[in-house]
Amino acid sequence: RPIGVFDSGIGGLTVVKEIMDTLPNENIVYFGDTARVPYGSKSAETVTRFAKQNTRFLLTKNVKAIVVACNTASAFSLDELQNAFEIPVIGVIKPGANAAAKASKNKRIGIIGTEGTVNSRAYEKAIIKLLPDAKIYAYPCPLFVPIVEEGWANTKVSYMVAEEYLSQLKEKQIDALVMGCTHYPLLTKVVDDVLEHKVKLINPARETALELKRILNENCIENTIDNSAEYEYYVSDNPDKFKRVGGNFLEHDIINIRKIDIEKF
Ligand code: DGN
Repeated sequence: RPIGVFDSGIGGLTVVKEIMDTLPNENIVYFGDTARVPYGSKSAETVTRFAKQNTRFLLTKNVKAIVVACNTASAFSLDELQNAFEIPVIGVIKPGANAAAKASKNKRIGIIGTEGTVNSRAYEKAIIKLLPDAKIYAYPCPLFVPIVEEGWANTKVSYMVAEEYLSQLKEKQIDALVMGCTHYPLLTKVVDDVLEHKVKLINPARETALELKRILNENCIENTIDNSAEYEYYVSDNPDKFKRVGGNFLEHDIINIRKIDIEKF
């Protein structure tokens, strides 16, 4: 049985890439909600309705676990999904928060993400549970998403925008920063340069893949037999852009992609 992964669009492929590296024998079914992206600026209620539909679609593919590969949907909807569905549902927030709490020595931690993720304070709450006296500084960086989707991750534009967004954060003496949006791992070099290589950058996608491995193992549903894994991709709108831009996220070509009507689920 495959692993089901969903995101508001293309960004969750950064999580898929880490799952492919960490669990190379697992089949993956990915759903990118390209018709309804972005989630980052929508209400919790709307995002949760979408997240439930996405999960119901993935269940028709007989998945054995769901990864909510979207920071906004993890922040808003994870608890409801875990209550509503019987298979393991894993989000990106807790694994990212755990890694940040472990990485920080001075307990001054930064978070960047969409407006939805930052306003939900989900990372903050998860970190404070582990480090009650931590100082958390969270900033939304919404323009990073279209910049990455445009393929401009390592251009002058991304440096200019990052300088602007991170200028206040630079004064906070943080020693760890959560890259709390699916698109941001593609901006790792830019953020690292702008922060003058002084801050540990936490990639929740990587941490989530490790958590998934742990949970599959714990439930005795990890596939350890080498069976050359298969990957299927579904989107809710035109697959062309997903195919073109998604290659940058996955670092290999996307084949096997179909459009579905998500409102039916
Ligand atoms: N996937 C979203 C996230 O990680 O928050 C970013 C894209 C969006 O919906 N704005």
